[in-house]
Amino acid sequence: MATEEILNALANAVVEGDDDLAEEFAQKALDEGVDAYEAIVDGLAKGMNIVSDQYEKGEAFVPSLLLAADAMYAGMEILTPYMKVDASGGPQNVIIGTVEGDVHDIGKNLVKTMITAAGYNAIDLGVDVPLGKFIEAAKENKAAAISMSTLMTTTMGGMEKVVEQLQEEGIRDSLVVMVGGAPISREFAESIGADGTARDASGAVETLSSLISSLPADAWNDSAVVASKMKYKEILAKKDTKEEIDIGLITAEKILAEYDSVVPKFNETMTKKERFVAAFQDKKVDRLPVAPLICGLSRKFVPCTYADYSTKAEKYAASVVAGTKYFNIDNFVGLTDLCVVASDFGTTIRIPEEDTPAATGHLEDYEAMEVPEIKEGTRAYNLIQGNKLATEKSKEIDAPVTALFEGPMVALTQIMGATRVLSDLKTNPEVVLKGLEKTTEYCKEMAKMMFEEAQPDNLCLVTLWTNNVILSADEYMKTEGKAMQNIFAPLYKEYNKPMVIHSCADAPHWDLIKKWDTKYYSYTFYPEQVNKGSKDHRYLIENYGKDVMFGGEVSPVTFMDNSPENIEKIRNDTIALQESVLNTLKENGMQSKYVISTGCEVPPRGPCDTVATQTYTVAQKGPELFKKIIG
Ligand code: B12
Repeated sequence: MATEEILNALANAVVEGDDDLAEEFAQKALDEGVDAYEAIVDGLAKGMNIVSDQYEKGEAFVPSLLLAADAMYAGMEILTPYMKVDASGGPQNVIIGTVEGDVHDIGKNLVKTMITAAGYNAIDLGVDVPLGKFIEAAKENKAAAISMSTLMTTTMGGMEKVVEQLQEEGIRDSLVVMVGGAPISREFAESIGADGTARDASGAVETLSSLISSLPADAWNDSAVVASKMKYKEILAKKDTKEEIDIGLITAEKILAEYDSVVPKFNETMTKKERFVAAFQDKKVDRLPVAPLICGLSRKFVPCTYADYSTKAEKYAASVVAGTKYFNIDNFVGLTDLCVVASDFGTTIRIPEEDTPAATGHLEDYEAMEVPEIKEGTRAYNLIQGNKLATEKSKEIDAPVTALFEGPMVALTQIMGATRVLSDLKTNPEVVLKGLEKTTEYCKEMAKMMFEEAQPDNLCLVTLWTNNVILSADEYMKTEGKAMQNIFAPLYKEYNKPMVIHSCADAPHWDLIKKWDTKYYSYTFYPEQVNKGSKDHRYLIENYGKDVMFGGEVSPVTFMDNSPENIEKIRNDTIALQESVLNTLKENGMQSKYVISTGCEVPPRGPCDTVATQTYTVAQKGPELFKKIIG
């Protein structure tokens, strides 16, 4: 076989995600004397690039990428031992990981795959990586680069701390620092002193390679370290060493103190429940409803810790009522975390005070999954009791409560790990479907108990795997989609409740979701096609607004900065969004069926006054805007 043919066969094996073929042709390459490095870069990695391109164009989804990566690794295992070690002592080391507080790993794994495919030695520290570990690993391995990922705005700050520690240690200039993940922009990368970023895994490796190529050969020698320490000493000294303060608590206290003199004066002629129900039916309202997802943040009014909010029914209920009242929102969405089911199935959960809880220790085998009984002591039981209490107490302030928990597919990925479940979907779908049956059984029981015991005004299921990038509509329908259609939609009907969906992401696969007769859809809007983007209120209302009430669009991150300039910006943006929504509703022959919301939880460490700026602005300006535009 000619070299060209072998290289093509290797690329094809990766595109097809075929481990056996990748191994076969890797061996063939060695047998026929093809250089191992060439076989990796011009064969396996080329295949990975093809799939990556298809993914970028929306022609392939995450499971195909993961499968291709598996095939690539299978081929590499055979070829790597035969790679010629160059004079500098072998491939350069790149430390890679998702920063502390964040457990998203799909993107990080793809970046690792591409970095490996480009011939680097990727040292993967995993997810939720303590910041100091990046430094330790870099020193230990005299790394050429550190590649940090984060998908959450709440954890972006950790990247800057790593850069600072590198400066302190005098090794900042010894290596390249790359940062990435959906919320990371070029400006952010520059502002924290990183060297580069990129939108996707192929871009990541391109930038990385070009930056590494300009590192000096003696980057790690002692004199370079001493010089670097001196260089950054001054910069570090100028940095703000502000004491950590609990901005949530301080701003909550300010709102509590001002509440009686501000909120009762708003010109509101409907109760929260009346307004929400009327908007749901597109009837006349005094103003549009407003309901940002201020789940954990509301605990600052109680006050209590996030762990208490998340795991103690009375604290949860107290937070729901206080949040609804003091933020003056029209509907509380009760997101505690997406690990309730996983926790009951035996997965280890980390509940930090400043971030949303995360599932960390996954189960070894799908077979180890046993459907628990919902009884006292389980997280499910606690959440049901919490919503029961919250619903009773919220009646006193005439406000609706929307209980929320994760749908069966999110539950399964939390139990077994998302990357694993998504690749198993391609290679071993039966085990995934069996696991899904178990989480479906549990979620169904939980939903029934919510309807019967807690009786919240609405029950919302989180179905984030419907989002634009992870699964195609077909793939989704073979998994959770089937359960949504055949089990959950009929269950909602049986209890005469509207289907409420929170996607945690964009608003895609709509034709699919419509089939379940969804009545309320909470979504997040990504501008500028970040992560394939999503549609805005104009598109959603025009195309589907009559069938469903949408809520979302406002980025929860806007609420993190409570500088006077940003408070002013929130005020202006809130007015502009209401005007645009009202005009869009009017143009489409409607009047009120939309909720000003975030579609994603406001980070629980944020300030409260930014949120109140939005909700109070809606209460203050909403009636006048409604009259002017709708009449
Ligand atoms: C899947 C997902 C989950 C899964 C994650 C499973 C897993 N093991 O990874 C689960 C269900 C566990 C989850 C949990 C949560 N999630 Co989530 N999740 C998502 C979702 C839908 C997709 C992320 C994803 O995998 N994308 C696909 C991959 C391929 O893309 P990517 O990660 O962006 O990576 C690419 C690029 O960014 C880039 N890249 C990545 N790393 C690097 C590094 C470098 C150096 C470079 C250059 C480039 C680069 O290349 C990659 C490949 O092309 C996003 C929404 C979205 N559309 O992004 C929300 C999202 C990230 N989640 C979000 C939230 C809020 C959460 C939770 C807090 C929810 C909750 N309240 O419990 C928890 C987080 C818990 C924790 N502490 O970590 C928010 C974050 C918002 C914010 N304020 O920051 C998002 C944006 C959704 C939203 N509504 O806005 N989530």
